[in-house]
Amino acid sequence: MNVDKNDDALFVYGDKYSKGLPKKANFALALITAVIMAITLCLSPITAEAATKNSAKAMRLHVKGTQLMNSKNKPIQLKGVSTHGLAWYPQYVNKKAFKKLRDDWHVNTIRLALYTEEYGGYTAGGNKKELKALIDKGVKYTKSLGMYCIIDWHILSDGNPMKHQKAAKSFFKEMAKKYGSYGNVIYEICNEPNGKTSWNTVRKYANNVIPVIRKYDENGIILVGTPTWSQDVDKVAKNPVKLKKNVMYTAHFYAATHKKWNRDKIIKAIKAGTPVFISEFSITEASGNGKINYSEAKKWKALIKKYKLSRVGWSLSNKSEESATIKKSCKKTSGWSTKDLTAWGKWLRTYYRDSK
Ligand code: IDC
Repeated sequence: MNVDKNDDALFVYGDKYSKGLPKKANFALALITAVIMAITLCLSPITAEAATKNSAKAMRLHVKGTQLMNSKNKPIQLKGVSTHGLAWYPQYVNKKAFKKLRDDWHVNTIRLALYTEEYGGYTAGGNKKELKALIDKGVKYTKSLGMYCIIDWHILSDGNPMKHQKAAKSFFKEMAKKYGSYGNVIYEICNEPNGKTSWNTVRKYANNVIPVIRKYDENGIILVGTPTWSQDVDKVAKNPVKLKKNVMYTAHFYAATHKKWNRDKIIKAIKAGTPVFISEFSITEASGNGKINYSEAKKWKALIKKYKLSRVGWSLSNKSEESATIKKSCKKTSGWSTKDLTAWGKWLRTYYRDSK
């Protein structure tokens, strides 16, 4: 299935029916269409769902300057939710869950967090076959729902991505080979470099991994983590990766911990020409717990809007921690109502429903 073609459907409709008509007729047609659309939107809940579906069509993306663009060369801001560790909470990788997130939360991107070293991690004795089967499901469900999917090599306690470079290369080779033609897959090659890992080291790693992906997927978006748990996005501009095409650099924030200082880094990076992608955030503390900071959250929202950034909320799980979006008491793995959501889950849903 060619996703690009689908996405064009709406536009073709507009052009086909307006071409060649006199101006007055054009205006009348537009007016009638607007009235009909307004009436159907009010009367039919299904139409609202269809509208979400259309705006979330997973056509190929590309980067222009610092901005993520859709296939029509228009800026696009992805709205995503990240799974918790795939080994921890595999039950949320199901099509009904993703559909609910798409239609009710207006999410168009699912991030699949494949931890490397933590619990059941890919390089720590985790069941590789099962983990890859979950990724396969995730990619296929998102594809069929017209959503994007981020395959996230979730380094964390292994602060230096070089530690598992060999495994990363063979993993991403396999991913790009399998999914390179899908058009909805985004590769996140290292979640959060940390400890003493410098940008120079991350850059070397990226320069080694990116060509492996490019061999099979020439144009897919690639996300590169930055030092200090993906905060130091301002370090990139002086020395970006070698193969720059469709590469973005990640900035992560947890609003109750990361404040103006971190927003300033992002602004500095963008002004210096670095494409920034927020592949993980929450409005709790960086521990994934602690009190939500709503006033800082508001400031982050303003930054995201101003710079048309994409963002992905952490996490799709019912773990008993503030940054989980589903309440601990809720055992449903799809079809949640708002009362099943945590304070943060409710906030995220409202935020996505109300913004681009
Ligand atoms: C946290 C999870 C928590 C888990 C821990 C593992 O929320 O349940 O026990 O990882 O060490 C990140 C990381 C992300 C963290 C999250 C919250 O990318 O893996 O998840 N966080 O601490 N960066 C900043 C915050």
